[in-house]
Amino acid sequence: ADQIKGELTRQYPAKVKRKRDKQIVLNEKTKNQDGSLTLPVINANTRTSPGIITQRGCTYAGCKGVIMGPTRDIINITHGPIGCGFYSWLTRRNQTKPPTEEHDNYIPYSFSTDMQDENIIFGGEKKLKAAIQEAYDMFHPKAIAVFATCPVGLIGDDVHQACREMKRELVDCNVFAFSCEGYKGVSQSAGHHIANNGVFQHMVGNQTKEPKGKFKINLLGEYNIGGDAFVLEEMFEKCGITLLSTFSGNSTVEQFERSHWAELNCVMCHRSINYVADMIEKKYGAPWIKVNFIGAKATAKSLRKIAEFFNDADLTERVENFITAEYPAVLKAQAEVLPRTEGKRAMLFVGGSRAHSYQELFKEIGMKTIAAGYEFAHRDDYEGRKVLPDIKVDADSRNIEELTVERDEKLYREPKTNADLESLQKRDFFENYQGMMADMGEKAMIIDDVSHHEAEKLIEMCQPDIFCAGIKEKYAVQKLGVPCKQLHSYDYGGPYAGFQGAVRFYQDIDRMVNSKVKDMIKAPWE
Ligand code: CFM
Ligand code: HCA
Repeated sequence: ADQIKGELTRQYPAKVKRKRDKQIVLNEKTKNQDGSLTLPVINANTRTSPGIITQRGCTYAGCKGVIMGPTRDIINITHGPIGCGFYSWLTRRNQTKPPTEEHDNYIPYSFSTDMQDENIIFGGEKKLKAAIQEAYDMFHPKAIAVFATCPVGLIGDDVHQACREMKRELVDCNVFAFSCEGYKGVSQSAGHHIANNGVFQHMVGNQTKEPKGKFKINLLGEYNIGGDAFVLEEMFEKCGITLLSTFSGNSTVEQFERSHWAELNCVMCHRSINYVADMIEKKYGAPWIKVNFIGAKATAKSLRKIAEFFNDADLTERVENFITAEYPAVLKAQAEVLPRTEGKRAMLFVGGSRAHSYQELFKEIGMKTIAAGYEFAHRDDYEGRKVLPDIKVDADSRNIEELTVERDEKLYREPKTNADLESLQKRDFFENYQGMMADMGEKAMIIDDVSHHEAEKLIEMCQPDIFCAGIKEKYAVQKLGVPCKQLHSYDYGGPYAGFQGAVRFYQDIDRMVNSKVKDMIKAPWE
């Protein structure tokens, strides 16, 4: 492993090599006397060196595409030249299910101010206000959100002022903006934080009446890729858990506005949404737990954790019945594929969350993850939240606003009796994310912001049976003779969440790692 690591960065200029060496680590864990683990330190959430081909995207993509993209009844206007709006138009295949045809759904549309040279020179605020008015006149939406692209920040258009004016003008429409210029941070991750702040300030808390339902939760950090959120909605319903909102798969404005009534927040993707979880807890009192519905074991464990929080005999019984009913199909599918998948090796380089969560599914069919990394996660997603106090805040992170949140004296509720909370707290029940490293094998290779060059070298040297990444990597990887599974879009398959999703994943991976297609074709040059 040390040799492979050396080979990955051998050709870089000295300065780049020094930087990359801190972002490529071997997972060497030491067990301390008190049973805790000391993990290697990884450098993360820092700028990509110019000239390197990165997997990363921009801050606008993280805000407009990832977090706000899956909500169906907000009109999302991209303020900028047409490219940004066009390339973020439905390219994520955001699935949504309005209850009827009459319900608002703007996901099939792409709205942009289509800035021209003239707007760059003389300013684009007038055009933006006209666009908001035009969108309102055509659709009368509940809300309009504006997203700033790079040039908007450079010329200094005040998108927030424009939105405040239009909100006053339009009365029954919530209008707000995000300063999510592409260059604002080092990756998508900054866009998540900006989106979290905006949703929290402009929507969370707006519904003053308590919604009906028992065992009220929010599901944070689930974006309905491949229809995952649909599976989870059905699962919660069967278990008798009231899902008030999902941030933000298959979501609506109403969901965000009532989310502060939840008694518990369940965080799936820690990277993208931990800010909202913390802010809700401070302002309204509901604590949060880390859950994972990727993998059958993880799903059962997460459901039981929710039941444990509510501590209700009926709920526990329903959860146990649900698990008992779903598990036989999982075991059957595992037994079927295992003889063909066991011992195969996977690599995962995906986003800020899935490179960890999908390792569960591979483990369940006997596959080993030999190398993994995130595109834009922070140290806590690798090493666990215990390193939060040690993370250096650099100029790039300081650039992103940190909201000051105070307790809402009217709406703050103690979620459970203090005695309950204390005993759960002692067992690290809340706010506990251990990160990717704790779950990975000894000496597994962990690479932050992997470059194209490094990925290619890794594949050449290790010949994994499957490589998980995104669309930009897919065909480059497959041309090296290794199947590539997209874990952002599931290659238009899925859903993979929950028990039924796990079964589908086992079968899809079995097909991919055992495909004989490569043996049947000859490259033209051979
Ligand atoms: Fe969270 Fe996501 Fe991901 Fe992410 Fe993303 Fe995504 Fe992803 Mo693509 S919020 S960090 S910014 S789980 S869009 S739904 S698939 S890179 S691993
Ligand atoms: C993004 C979105 C993306 C890209 C996926 C990919 C997604 O980062 O802006 O590279 O295939 O999941 O759609 O992560």
